[in-house]
Amino acid sequence: MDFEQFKFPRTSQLPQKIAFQSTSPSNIALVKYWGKADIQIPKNTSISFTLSNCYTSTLLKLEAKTKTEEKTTIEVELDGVSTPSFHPKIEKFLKLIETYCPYVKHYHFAIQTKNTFPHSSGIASSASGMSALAMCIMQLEKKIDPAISDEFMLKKASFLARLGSGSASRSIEGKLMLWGKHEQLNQSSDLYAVALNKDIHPIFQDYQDSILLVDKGQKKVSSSLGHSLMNGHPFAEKRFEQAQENCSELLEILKSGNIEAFMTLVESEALTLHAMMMSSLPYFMLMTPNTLAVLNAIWEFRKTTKIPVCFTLDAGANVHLLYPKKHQQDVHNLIDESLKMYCENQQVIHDEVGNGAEIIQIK
Ligand code: 2P0
Repeated sequence: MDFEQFKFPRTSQLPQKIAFQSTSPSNIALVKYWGKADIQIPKNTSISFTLSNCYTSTLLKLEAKTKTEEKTTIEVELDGVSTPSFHPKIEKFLKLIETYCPYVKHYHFAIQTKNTFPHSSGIASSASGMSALAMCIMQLEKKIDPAISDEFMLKKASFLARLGSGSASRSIEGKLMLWGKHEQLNQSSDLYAVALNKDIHPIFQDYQDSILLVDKGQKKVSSSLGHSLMNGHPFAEKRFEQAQENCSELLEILKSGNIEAFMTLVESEALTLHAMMMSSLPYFMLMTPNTLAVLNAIWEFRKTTKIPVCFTLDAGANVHLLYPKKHQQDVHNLIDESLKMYCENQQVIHDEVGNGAEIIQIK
């Protein structure tokens, strides 16, 4: 694998005090990433929709260390409140990216971050958070070396985001992202995600995702534990093969706009992810009775109305409803009348596919 292209040799002429800001969205996998090798190398290819309304906004303030200072200080504020519990993850991330971004060693870090979605809502804030931070760091790299291209900036931002959290690699661009080497796509890589922007059927260009917050509690299974349960899992190898085949099939569906095939594949992927967790040791059940009630209601609604709404799941109890924009009103009515009641505080977040991270110019 070509790690060399991401190394940045120069650490001279560093700005003394500087700040950068970025926003970056969460994403929802259609073909799931579940299982990885060191360091953050996925066991299979995954494909996701980048979201739009659920995003993190991060302001990174950097101050150069003096010559005698060894230790890096890190301050993190979430919604204006100091959050030292984030420090270990940031420290680990900075250590991991040092080989590729040696300039980070020369700075103290103050990070101010906020999410548009409620904290501990079960929406992956690591994807949006780590990708927003990676975009801030790439703005610093561009400041040090203005010659780097925008294309390289996005590629390396995805590479760095991956080291923070695997799924974060898929949040840098939109609207559909593929991460992990896939034989059908020459430019695909285990090291970063690539945008699937060629030959995407118009129906997927404004696809909707309404997130039903069935259970907003803390995650029962951390991502790192979840991924590690795939090591030695009796069905792991078959699952990794299946994911590669599902990516091939989804690439075709994304071109053809075959919604029936889309719904079958996406629901099967979600249930397979949960089946893998139910059949690992230790085993976990992450769906709740309300999750199952929602899934049954969606199937019933689809059968009686023929409206093509399907679901996907993350590693938790919440349900993502995916549907074409032209059915927005019908699906919103379904949610209000029959599904909201299964959500904590009746909470639903309406989102849609989006374009990825953005740089915010600081005035
Ligand atoms: C995904 N998930 O493809 C899958 C489906 C959750 C279910 O990627 O350990 O937070 O940081 O690389 O990216 C969640 O795992 O894991 C995840 P790390 P990450 O979106």
